[in-house]
Amino acid sequence: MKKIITLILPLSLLAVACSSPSTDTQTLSENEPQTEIAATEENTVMVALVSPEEDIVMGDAELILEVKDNASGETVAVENIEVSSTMPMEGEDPMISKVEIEPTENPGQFKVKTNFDMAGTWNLIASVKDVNYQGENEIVVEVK
Ligand SMILES: [Cu+2]
Repeated sequence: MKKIITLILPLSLLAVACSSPSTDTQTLSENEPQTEIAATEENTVMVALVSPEEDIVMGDAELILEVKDNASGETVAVENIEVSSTMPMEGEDPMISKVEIEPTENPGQFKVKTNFDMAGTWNLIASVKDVNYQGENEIVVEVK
């Protein structure tokens, strides 16, 4: 049976006081291979964006994230991950979106549903708290 983890964060000030920044020149920041990350006891894995590979547009989004071993780059089949989705706002509280996570048929890959309510830079903080594997990293998404 598939386990669905829902992380609901306070939806304070969501989109109420947001001005739209012009981000026309920015492109989706790909997750470059993170070969330089040192494997420590506290940080043995990281979470990478697998798809979409094309631009992400404002609104509901469905992402595939994958857990990778920092040392080998191999996919690591942990049971679950945690993800938060926020947009830093200048002079205001950050925007925070609801995140739904479910496993896919591929071990170590997760389907993440969230809502990018505004164009610009969103930060996904992904963390793994497994018995054998731990890690936390940020995935930066430029939403069109
Ligand atoms: Cu915003």
